[in-house]
Amino acid sequence: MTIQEICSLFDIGGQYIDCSELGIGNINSTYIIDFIRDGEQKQFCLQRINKNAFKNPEQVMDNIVKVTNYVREKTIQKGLPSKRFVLRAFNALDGKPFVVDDNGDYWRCYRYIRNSVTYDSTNDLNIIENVGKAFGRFQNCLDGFSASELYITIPNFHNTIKRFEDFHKAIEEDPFDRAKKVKVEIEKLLSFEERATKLQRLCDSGDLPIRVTHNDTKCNNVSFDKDTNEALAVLDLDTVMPGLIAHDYGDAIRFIANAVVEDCPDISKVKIDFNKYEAFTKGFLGEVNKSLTELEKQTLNLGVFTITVELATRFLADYLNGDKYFKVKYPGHNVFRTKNQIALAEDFIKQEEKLNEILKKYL
Ligand code: GN1
Ligand code: MG
Repeated sequence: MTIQEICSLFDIGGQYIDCSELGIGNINSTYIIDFIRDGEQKQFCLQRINKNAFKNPEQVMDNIVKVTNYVREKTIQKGLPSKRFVLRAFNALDGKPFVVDDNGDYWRCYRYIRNSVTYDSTNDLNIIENVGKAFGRFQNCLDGFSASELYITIPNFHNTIKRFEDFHKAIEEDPFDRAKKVKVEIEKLLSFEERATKLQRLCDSGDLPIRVTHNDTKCNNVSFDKDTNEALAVLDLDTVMPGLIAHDYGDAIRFIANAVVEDCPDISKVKIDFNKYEAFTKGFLGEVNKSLTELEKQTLNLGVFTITVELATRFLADYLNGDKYFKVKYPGHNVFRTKNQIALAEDFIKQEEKLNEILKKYL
């Protein structure tokens, strides 16, 4: 089916003009659709949900509709314009929030937030602080939302113990005979295992509150007003699930406070930028600090190390298994991603005291 045919199955009316693929995201495929409706040119965001990552796209959409409806109500209560602050998924003509094409692939369509942008990376500390505020606000909005209402769209998504098990299995099976090429990286990651799984052990012992978390807090998952750089809606809600606050904090820091992008092949440039670290921390904790338990506060930086190492094991396991999960742009892309995250985890260990000092200012 063509993109135009898929669009015609959504209840959006108007006349299709054009589409362009956005090269963002390692999992789903995203297209911007130009439409004319009521004489006005409009844009929508069409996405194909990756069935390999999300085994049950209907449950993903059920979660998203529930979460966005809830956040929309909270946003309206706060007197904020919900059209700009909350994603809205269109229904298909059959009333469902998705369309299934001839291949059995699932598509969804969001309203495009007018005059908005996302940043794949930025050095602007004001934007970084606003990313922190946006994810913090999102977390606050979902405070009263019961986690039991959500499907687990990817089981054990941030269960780092389980992620290490998958990593061990990939090394053992080594189906593409690649392990010998990445011995150094394998050794390094295994040396991190004890420390990187500590957060999960704390979680398993029941000492940390389970919240509804975003679980993919990259800075390009927040939209901004093009003119004012005000943070608007939080995007990419596929992995909103029960989780730990340290996962969201850690994932955001590992992405936004890295001096370079997460797949920069020049590993010598990878390091934690203290100013970026501080800007995000200020924005995020300004919103959530009041609701955190003492142990949650103590585990925030452990979350940075944990998620960085966890993602490195995911990238490397994917390389060993034949690059089937994350989209790769060139052979060995997943290896550079791995090296980059390992370098970041090593810098974290070096700078930990200084990071703890900065963090303390906002706790
Ligand atoms: C994937 O969808 P995207 O590109 O924002 C991945 C995240 C990783 C991220 C690394 C469902 O996120 O867990 O942190 O790549 N999402 C899924 O860039 O696996
Ligand atoms: Mg995602």
